[in-house]
Amino acid sequence: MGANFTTRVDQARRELTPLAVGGLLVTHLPNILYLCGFTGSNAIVLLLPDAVHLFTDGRYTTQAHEEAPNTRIHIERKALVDAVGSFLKARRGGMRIGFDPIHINMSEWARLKEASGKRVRWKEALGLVERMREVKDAGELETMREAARIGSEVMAEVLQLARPGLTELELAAEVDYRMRRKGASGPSFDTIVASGPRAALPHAHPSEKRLQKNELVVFDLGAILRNYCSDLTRTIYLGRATPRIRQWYRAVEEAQHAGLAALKVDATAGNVDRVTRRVLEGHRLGRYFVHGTGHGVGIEIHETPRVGRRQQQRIRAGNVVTLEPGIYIEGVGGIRIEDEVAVHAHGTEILTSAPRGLLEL
Ligand SMILES: [Mn+2]
Repeated sequence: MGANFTTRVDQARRELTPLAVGGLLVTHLPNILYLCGFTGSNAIVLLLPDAVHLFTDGRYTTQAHEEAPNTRIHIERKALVDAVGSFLKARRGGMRIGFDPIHINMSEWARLKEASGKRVRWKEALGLVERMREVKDAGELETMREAARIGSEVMAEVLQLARPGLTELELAAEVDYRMRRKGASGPSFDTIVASGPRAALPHAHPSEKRLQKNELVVFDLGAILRNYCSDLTRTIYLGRATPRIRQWYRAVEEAQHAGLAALKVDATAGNVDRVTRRVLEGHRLGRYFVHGTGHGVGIEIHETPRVGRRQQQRIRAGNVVTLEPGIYIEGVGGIRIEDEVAVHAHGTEILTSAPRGLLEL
């Protein structure tokens, strides 16, 4: 990936200054990956003035040295919270360390405080690394374009495979297989293939249900490429759609268009959501739009900024978000159209590219 971890660590240190803390405890694995490149499943990072300390266990000795050569690596036999606590306790002088309570559970927190002793003072630093991750650099954008391209290609392929008689699970398996064949390390989330009334469940799991003639089918998929996720959704109709279905589909398309037009630097995320929602309300479909308009994407499939109601956060250049209005009508089905969009200083770039109009197969 060639990520510039030094730049990120320097930036994190600058962000710590106004908090008046001398260091940062990082327990959330995606944040650890972002700051130093380590992808193991058990790790804590302590960002201190002298070095980035990476604590992990013996399973990851080789991997830690390969992935995070710019860190001081501590291979531990005991629980990492105890190891980090003792390490801090042994350092000279008192210190204030930032931590994010969202990413540590109560039991680990109690042990950490116990092990680090009274000279370490803890201060909440909420979402510090997450806010940095919202602004993608050129290398991240390049990886995300590729991840989105894999998703788009697979989407185009499986839409051609879809036909009555196949089960949702069979199609989901095709999606996952084809993503890996194209170089993805796996799906960004459990692939959704939801047909007929099941398409009314926004987060349906693929089932043994067979696709049938005259029903909607929602495909929601994404690939992980070099640790970055992609995300897109298409909805098709098996057979000739009724005028009502076509009208619903056009309404969702129109809502997504409006959201795209509103998505720009300095717009609030809440406004992008409101614009999308108003279109569906105008079609008297507002009550069927049961989720937010979109979300940030990156190392995690759902990141900030959230594009949802009342989100005051402003869109920044470098943000990558989804726009995914949808309607879900119990007993009938659902329609969702989702694309992934990068925001630049002077315009937006749609990263996903599979056909967007209503496919009637
Ligand atoms: Mn999504």
